[in-house]
Amino acid sequence: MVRHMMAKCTRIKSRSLYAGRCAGAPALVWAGVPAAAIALALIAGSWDAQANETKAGARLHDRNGTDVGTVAFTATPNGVRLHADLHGLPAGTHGFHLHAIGRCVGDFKSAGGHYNPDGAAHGFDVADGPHQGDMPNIHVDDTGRLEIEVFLPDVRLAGDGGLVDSDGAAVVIHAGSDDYHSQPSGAAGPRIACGVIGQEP
Ligand SMILES: [Cu+2]
Ligand SMILES: [Zn+2]
Repeated sequence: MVRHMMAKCTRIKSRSLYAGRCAGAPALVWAGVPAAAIALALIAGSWDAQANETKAGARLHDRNGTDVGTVAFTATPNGVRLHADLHGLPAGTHGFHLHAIGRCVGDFKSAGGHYNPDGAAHGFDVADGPHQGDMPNIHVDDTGRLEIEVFLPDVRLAGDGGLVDSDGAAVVIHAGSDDYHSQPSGAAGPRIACGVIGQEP
């Protein structure tokens, strides 16, 4: 049930509904919401169900809640294509992963481990790797801005083992670089930015 409600959290745009339903008191919240807002939320939900087939997105924030950009996902015949447009990041090399749980609070450990539906080991340099959520490090210069695209041939957005499942998924940026071999997550250090993957941002 908790997982079910968390999934809904990722699908509703309105912040008040988001907070209320995540807090575990849906009946109370819904009672105080105008009918028009409920209708809008329901429409948004159905749009999202369609959107998840081919598109998804995440708006990332740092630990202060400051926006650091967006990541868009597009399903293609050959897996998923990712387009990140980021800003306000510290200069340097940072681990950049898809994590298994769509929840970004506190130190972002809430996002769980790397997205890994196949039970692989972490790291592109490891024989049994990589996780489906492993991606190349990002290299940020003094501007703090970065725009990149990544092909993820083995990732699917929807369906069995898909990225946007019942407990969602998240994009996470780390303080340090992924060494591509240390278990379970490349020794990339603290999580400095996180975004829940849901509707297009
Ligand atoms: Cu990570
Ligand atoms: Zn990994």
